[in-house]
Amino acid sequence: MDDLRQKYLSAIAEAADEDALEAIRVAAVGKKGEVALKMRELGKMTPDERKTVGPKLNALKDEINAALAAKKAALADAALDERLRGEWLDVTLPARPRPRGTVHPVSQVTEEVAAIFADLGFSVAEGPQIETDWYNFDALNIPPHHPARQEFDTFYMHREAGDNRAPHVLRTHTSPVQIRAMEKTGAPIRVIAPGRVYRSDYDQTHTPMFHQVEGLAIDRDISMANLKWVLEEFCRAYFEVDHVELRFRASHFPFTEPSAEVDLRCSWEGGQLKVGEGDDWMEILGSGMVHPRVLKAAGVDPDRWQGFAFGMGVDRLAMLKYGIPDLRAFFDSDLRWLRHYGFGALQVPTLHGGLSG
Ligand code: 2NM
Repeated sequence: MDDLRQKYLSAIAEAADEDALEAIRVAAVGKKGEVALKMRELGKMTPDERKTVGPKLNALKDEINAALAAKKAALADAALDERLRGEWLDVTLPARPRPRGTVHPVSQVTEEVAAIFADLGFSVAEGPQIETDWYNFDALNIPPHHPARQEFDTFYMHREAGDNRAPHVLRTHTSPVQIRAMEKTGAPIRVIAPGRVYRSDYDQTHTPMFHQVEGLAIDRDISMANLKWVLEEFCRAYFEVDHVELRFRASHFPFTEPSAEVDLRCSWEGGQLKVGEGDDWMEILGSGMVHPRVLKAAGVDPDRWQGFAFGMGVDRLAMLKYGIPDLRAFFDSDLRWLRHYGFGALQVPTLHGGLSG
């Protein structure tokens, strides 16, 4: 028995890893291990011999098991020490120089638009990009079989068969944000809702994700005249010119009545855009008086409140102001392209400090 003890305790002490330890365990105290074989010999002994040898064998088994457990813990400690040595990190090292990015034109323009409308008393509202079809369509007076529901080329979220929850979509416009804003604060309200929107459309002039800013002003007596003035102020500030001229064309949207598309007087000479002069007109946004049914859906009483809303494409606004010819460059993540426009992270657009620095 002493030989067995010597043999296994020293084998355990020298075991290099958990696999070696397991092999020793099987050979020593496993079902067919040496200690078990010795225990089988108890049957051939006299009762007196059994009384002394049996407890000794049990004690040996316990001792080997204890040694195995202790060695296993020691091996785990050593492995952890080794790992910590390998993963050691000197946090006092100077940072590695990384490729320097700049503010993306879409972010720049979103900031500029927000600064202009802040000056006109509009706050910024945000909301989820995955919406229920109620917020994206029904609340905006677009019922289930309205053709606009197809026109929008909506991305519908996948649903398992038998899932009866409300269908979800990637929002096709930021109008749902304004419905949520009206629900939350009621009227009067002045907000803009900038953000990503999604439509299943991809060609030279369309990307499946693009950026919108929508605006909403609701009060007791807001009219199309207020809309026109606000949009003129916006265009003068955004294009950084003293004079602009807008033209309203009758149009149709389900969520506004009446509705108008808005054109801006401009000239395109030698491929260069000039705003406020010339004989061309450029469509820049859609707008109208918010439909009474939309106000009602958002919990605002249309007999007491009225107001205007408008929507425009941020990507297009950026292309026009900064002379960006190809929409798809926006989404290429090309640092050289980004640096070419060079909007600094610390040059925050303000009306007093200059929009585009
Ligand atoms: C447009 C054109 C006209 C619009 C409507 C609303 C809401 F939610 F208040 F009803 N937000 N934006 C709107 C109106 C958007 O985009 C071309």
